[in-house]
Parts: sequence; structure tokens; C-alpha cells
Amino acid sequence: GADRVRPPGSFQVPARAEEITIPADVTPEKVPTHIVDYSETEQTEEELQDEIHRADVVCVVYDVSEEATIEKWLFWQDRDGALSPVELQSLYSVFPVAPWVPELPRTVRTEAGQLPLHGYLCQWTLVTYLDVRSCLAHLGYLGYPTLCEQDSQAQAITVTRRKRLDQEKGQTQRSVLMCKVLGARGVGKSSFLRAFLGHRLGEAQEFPADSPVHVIDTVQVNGQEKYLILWEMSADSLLAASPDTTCDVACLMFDGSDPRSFAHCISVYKRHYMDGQTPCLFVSSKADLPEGVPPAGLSPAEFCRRHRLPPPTPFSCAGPAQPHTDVFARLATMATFPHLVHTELHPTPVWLKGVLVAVGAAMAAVLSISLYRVLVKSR
Ligand SMILES: Nc1nc2c(ncn2[C@@H]2O[C@H](COP(=O)(O)OP(=O)(O)OP(=O)(O)O)[C@@H](O)[C@H]2O)c(=O)[nH]1
Ligand SMILES: [Mg+2]
Repeated sequence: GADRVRPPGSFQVPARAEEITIPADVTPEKVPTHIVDYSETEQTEEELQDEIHRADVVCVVYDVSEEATIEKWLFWQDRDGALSPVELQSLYSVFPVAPWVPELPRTVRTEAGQLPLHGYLCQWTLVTYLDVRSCLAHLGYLGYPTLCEQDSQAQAITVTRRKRLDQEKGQTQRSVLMCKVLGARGVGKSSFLRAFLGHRLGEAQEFPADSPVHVIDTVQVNGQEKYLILWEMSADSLLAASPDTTCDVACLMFDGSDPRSFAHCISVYKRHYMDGQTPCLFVSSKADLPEGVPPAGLSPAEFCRRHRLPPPTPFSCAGPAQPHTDVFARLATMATFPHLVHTELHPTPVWLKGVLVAVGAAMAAVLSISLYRVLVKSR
């Protein structure tokens, strides 16, 4: 317990209780239970660490009338708002197998090798989305039902309605959106994923071959925070018999300095997204390099126009500044409002508006003439 001024009328007890073992036959589970008390006034932080590592379960006692007594225990040992590798290790110690390693620093934003609360929440969201079974197991090991006074850890999971219903209603309650990033080999997909976590080209260590293909961060959509998952789909993975290309928004990437790579985008689009169910954004990567000359045929801009798609968005992760984040917010917005993509991104051209006004005027004229004739006849 915390070392505080004892209120009047309270009892004088030793700072630390004696270690005791509750015999097996008096516990409901028939397991002998060894109880060790820890006191801040008598023991060091190192001793606490040792005890926590030895323990199978930790019971935190705090004074409900004084919030400061719990704050210390809310997972931030040094209260700097971020988990260091050592603190993370201590968190992992309650799991039979450490979760999230070694890919964690490459799937979420980290700060100077530490995992801030934001990244921690992102990681939980990613695991929940991709592998809900593991997530439930992790919550179980952390004692979620007991700590949060819930019947089961399933209470921590929100299941949103079917996507088809979202599409019918034209809005989504989802706060986690999935974007698949597709493109020919070497167009810059992995660099795009790293840019989403704030890494410039060559800044982060190169992803090894077995690197995670997902990253997650939050973006603002109309003032609301949404989790956006970027999932890299290699050109090879698309060669599978039936690759899973379902997502909330597709990011089709080609190398702007080598427009031949656009042919791959066209084939992916025609094969998987031509039905118009999924909003698509074409991204022209390596915008810092001189633009390549498109081969004879449709230019990317022309292709997008013909298919009523937003024009290709240039993107670069090179250069001294942090990569522009607009494109990520744009992807999340398209995923949130799929039905608006065509109308919003393709405002009615002026000439068409003119035609519509002319047709409207002609219709009015025809109607009023008919009405005039009917009135004349009825006289
Ligand atoms: N100049 C420039 N080079 C880039 C940019 N983005 C990526 N590159 C380079 O392009 C090459 C391929 O980048 P990756 O991000 O690995 O491309 P990828 O699409 O993931 O490649 P695969 O996974 O092999 O299909 C690397 O050498 C990057 O350094 C950019 O914005 N500008
Ligand atoms: Mg890659």
C-alpha cells in the first residue's frame, strides 16, 4: 500500500504482511496459493520487479478515495506514457508465448524505441481485426474479465453490422478500415506502408523478407478518428488461385517514373474491382523522380477518367520532409463513404450542367404548352 498519513480512527498495522501459503484443501480450485505482500515503504522497485516476475497473478490494492494510488500501477512503470522494451517484456511475462514480437515496431508508430499508448491501442486493434481468437486469448491472460468485471473477454469486442448493410445505408459505424495496397513489384508499396508510420525513405530499417504486410495508425475522417490498416499485397500473392482482395478501399499503386507499371494496375482493377463495389484510388508513386513517358495507349489519368475513378494521386516518400499524409486520410474517407466517391470526386462538369439546364428549360416549355392547350380545350 502507499505510504500516506493515516486518518484518525484507522488501525496501526505493519507495512507488510507475513508471507503465507493457503493450503490446497481450502481453495476452490484445490491449488496451494502462496501470498506475498509488497510495501513501497520497506521495499525497492527492483524487489517489486522480482516479485512480479515470480508471480502467477498480481493483485493490486488501491484506495478508491484516492486516485493517485492506482495511477502508479496502470502499466506505466516509469510513468512516461510509453512502454520501453523492458516494460514490454514485463507485460509479456503474463503470456505463455510473447505476443506481437518481433514485428511490433514495424506495424505501429513507435517513439525512440518505445511503444506509446497510441501505438499500444493500434496494436490491439490490428490483432483484434486480423485474429480475434488471439486477441481473446491475450485478454484472458491479462485477466480482462476480472479486471473489468465482465463475464468474458468477448465483451471487449464490438461486432459491427455486415458491410452490405453499410453500403445500403450509405454509412458505416466501423472505426477500423482495411485498405489493400496493390501494385507491380518494386513500385513502392512497402515504402508507402512505412510512410504511413512516419518513416521517410531509407530512414527505417529495411523490412526483412518475412516482414509483416500490415501497418496500422489513426487518421481523421470528418473530425472522427478512424483506425486505418494498410495491407500490402505483393504481385506474387495475386497469382494465387483466388487471392483475397476484399477490403474497404483499394490503393492501386504504379511507379510514376515508370508508367509501364500501370499495366499491372489495370489488370488488377479489371480482375478484382471492376464491379464498383470497392472504392479505388490510383497512386502514382516516386513523385520526386522525373515523370516517365506513358507507352502508347491510355494514360493513367485518361484511364481513371473513363472509369469514373478519381485522378491518380502523386506520392513520394523521398525528400527531407515527412511524407504527406493527405493520401491516407483520403483513403480512409473513401472507405467510410464509398457511395460518395463517384459523386463527390466527379462533380458534374460545367458543359453537362449547361445541357441539363437547357433540357430542363425545354421540358418546362413543352409542359406549359401542353397545359395551355388543355386549358384552352376545356374552355
Ligand atoms: N525515389 C523514390 N524511390 C522510392 C520511393 N518509394 C520507394 N522507392 C524505392 O523503390 C524501391 C522499391 O520500394 P519498395 O517499397 O520495396 O517497393 P514494393 O512495391 O514494396 O516492392 P515489392 O514488395 O518487392 O513488390 C526501393 O528501392 C525504394 O527505395 C519514392 O517515393 N521515391
Ligand atoms: Mg514490398
